Amino acid sequence: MYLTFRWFGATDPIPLSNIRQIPGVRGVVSALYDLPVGAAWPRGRLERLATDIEAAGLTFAVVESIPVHEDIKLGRPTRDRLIANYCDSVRAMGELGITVLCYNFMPVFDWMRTDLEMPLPDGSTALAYDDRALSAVDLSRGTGDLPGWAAAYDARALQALLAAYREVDAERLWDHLAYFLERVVPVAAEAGVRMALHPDDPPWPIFGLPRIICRGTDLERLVRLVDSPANGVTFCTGSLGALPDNDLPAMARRLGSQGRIHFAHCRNVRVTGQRQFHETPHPSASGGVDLGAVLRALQDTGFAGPMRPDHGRMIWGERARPGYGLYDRALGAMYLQGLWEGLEKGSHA
Ligand code: DNO
Repeated sequence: MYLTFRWFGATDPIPLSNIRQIPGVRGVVSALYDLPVGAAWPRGRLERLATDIEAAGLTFAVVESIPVHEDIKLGRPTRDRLIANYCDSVRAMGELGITVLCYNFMPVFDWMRTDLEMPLPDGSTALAYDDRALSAVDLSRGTGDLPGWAAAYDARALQALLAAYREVDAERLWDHLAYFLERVVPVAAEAGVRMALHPDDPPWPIFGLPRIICRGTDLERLVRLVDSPANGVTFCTGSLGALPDNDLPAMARRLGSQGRIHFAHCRNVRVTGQRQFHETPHPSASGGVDLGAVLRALQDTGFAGPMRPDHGRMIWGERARPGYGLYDRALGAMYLQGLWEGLEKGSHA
């Protein structure tokens, strides 16, 4: 296991020098955030980012994410050009020795919450999701009613996109994912890059849009789409853990033994009702995810890839990007490596 931390580049209020002081963190997870979705990433830009990270004594370990253009997910004719650009970006990563790419295939929206500041009993706040609150959101006014970070669309562009997706059900979306992977995975394999698809968060359809990477069977289907070690997953315990049916340790064991877990996002959630959950501190006792059992499964299957603490709460008065403050994620990093070390030593006792 290789402990990493997400950093949003030069505009991130958390400096790399702070990340460097979290014991055990060696790698940085980052991306070029200011390029239009669909553009090929210039190698020089990526190299400058890598240089900044290395100057801070850290390594650029993972690109999270190169966003997949909606035309690719919709299967539009423009996708071939966009996929060629995607392949160029993957090659640039490979040339710079950045070996893991986390990406997602969620239509229109990435991760979704309905409350960014749900108070927890200890006085901290956490991100929360409630399907009933989501159904009250009126998208005819664009994305204005959605919590802050969601991709911003004006009302007309959003309606056009939602209309286009009416033709794309879950099976069509699988076809479009296969088309994309059939073209990108061979390039990634050649470039020495491992693709790590992030599961859908939350793991069910929202706003009538299909979401297909939700359960263990979906992850297994994904890795079979293109049977190459370069075609793997980001094992996100918080996303997958929002669905009580998901047996996370069993899923980690199956995919891990196939060598298809290339990145781990670790955090905890508490499911409080039907399609309703909130995030919690990282430790197993704080939520519904048994992180000890997940990490044991990763360890047993020889996981040596990057892992990062995922979303943290806001604690100690910190004001930061939702989910991505310094303090609680740093606590998460300490918890995860303590757990990992304990499991490792325990297994050799
Ligand atoms: C949320 C993140 C996701 C993730 C993308 C990967 O905090 O885990 O936004 O970066 O889904 O493409």
